[in-house]
Amino acid sequence: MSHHDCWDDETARDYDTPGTGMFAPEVLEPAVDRLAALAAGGRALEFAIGTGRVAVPLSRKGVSVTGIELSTAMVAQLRTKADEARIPVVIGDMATARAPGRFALVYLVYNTISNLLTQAEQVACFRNAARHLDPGGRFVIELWVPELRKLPPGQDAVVWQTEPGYVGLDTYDVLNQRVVSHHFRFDDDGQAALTRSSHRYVWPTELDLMGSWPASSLRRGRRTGSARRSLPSRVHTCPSIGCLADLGPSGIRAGRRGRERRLAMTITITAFERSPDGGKGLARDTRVRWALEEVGQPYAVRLVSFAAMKEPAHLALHPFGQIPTYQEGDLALFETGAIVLHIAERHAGLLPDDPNARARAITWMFAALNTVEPPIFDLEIVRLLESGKSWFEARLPLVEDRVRDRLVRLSARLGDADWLDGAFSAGDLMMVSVLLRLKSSGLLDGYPNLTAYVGRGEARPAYQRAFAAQLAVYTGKPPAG
Ligand SMILES: N[C@@H](CCC(=O)N[C@@H](CS)C(=O)NCC(=O)O)C(=O)O
Repeated sequence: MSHHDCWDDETARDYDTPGTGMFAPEVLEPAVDRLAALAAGGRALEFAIGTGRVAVPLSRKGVSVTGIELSTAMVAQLRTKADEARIPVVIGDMATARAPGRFALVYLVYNTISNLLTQAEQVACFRNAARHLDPGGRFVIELWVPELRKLPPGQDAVVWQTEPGYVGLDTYDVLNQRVVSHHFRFDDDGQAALTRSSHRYVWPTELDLMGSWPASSLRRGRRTGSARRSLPSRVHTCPSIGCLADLGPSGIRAGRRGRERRLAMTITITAFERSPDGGKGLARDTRVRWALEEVGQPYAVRLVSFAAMKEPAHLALHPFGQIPTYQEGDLALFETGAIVLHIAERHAGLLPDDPNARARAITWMFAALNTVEPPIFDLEIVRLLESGKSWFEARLPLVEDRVRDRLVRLSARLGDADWLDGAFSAGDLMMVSVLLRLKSSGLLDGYPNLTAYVGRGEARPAYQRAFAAQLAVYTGKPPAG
């Protein structure tokens, strides 16, 4: 999602309006009551938990609430009301981030699904909800009904609210199913401040379809009158719906079986039968697993021995007789850069929507593979294969210096940012994967920001799952959890 920037410190600080607007008791209480009833004593997960407008009162009602949230600024506000022990939050994109455990209820309120600007991302969000739900669990969405019928022919804007000090209008792009909300707020001197937000509007029928797509594992999207009444939108003064998808126990089980069945036919990667790194996750299948985990795509792994990698069957897949390879239907790919880019292009979660930001993220992928990985790889070769050679003592510091030269510049560019260019992207996934190869060398130690950067990558739930899966191949034991 590319809305990271709009939920900044200033927005987060001014977000809460205790007792009024969306925080008014008559707005909040019925919604919280309804959500508590739907959780029915089970755990609840709020996608885009924000400052805890709903989560905090829901947790006060005794419901165990966890959150997923992209904006650290919003979570900082939530933390002034509830600590991590009471309401744990995973920082990440609600379309892909994974919170530990399973939940009776996943909910996504206040029109937030419309912040995902493509259908693919919205579907990924449904799929992510399904992944978190207990059998029989529920996914609740609160969303306004698009006001397209108010759009006069030939015009693309609707003013939906005017009151002293405030004008709100929406501009529609019906071809791309987008709407931009413009909020003009006037101060006492008549000076206006403008804030804007972009949305992908969705009709109830499309939500139902998303809920019924087998890939999302939701058995059937079902809207109910009670959900509609209990979750009125106050974003715009217009009618809204609550879209309630019930997941019957048979539904979710069938869904998971379905996914496993498709898995062998859809995405299969290759990995070492016995990784020479002893399961440290340094073999390059880990980065492909990580990318697949980030976007929530199931995959199968075919293990290959060193001998089999040089056989014609494998060489037909990978001309250089290496791992990993990637097969999806008729498509066979090799080279992790190409594979990760393919995954990122086809599924939401690894590349920003904005074309320039997307191009920059891809640039970082190339930088990781073309500029940073080669000297790191040379260093590995020198250490592994040349330690007994006469030139070893002279060559090692030279190769180390070439690595340091890259690290110095990368560290300077990263500065105190979390990721290389805004939100986490395939560029970071590739860069962290490459830097991880240096972990045991001690060379990263001189660059605390890079060490923290790698740590942030490793802490991502998707990385953890990828790491555990590759380790399980080595140990022969299934991943924990
Ligand atoms: N540039 C390739 C490198 C692939 C590669 O070096 N794979 C290693 C495992 S990490 C391999 O298969 N080594 C065995 C060999 O080359 O025989 C990529 O990124 O996919």
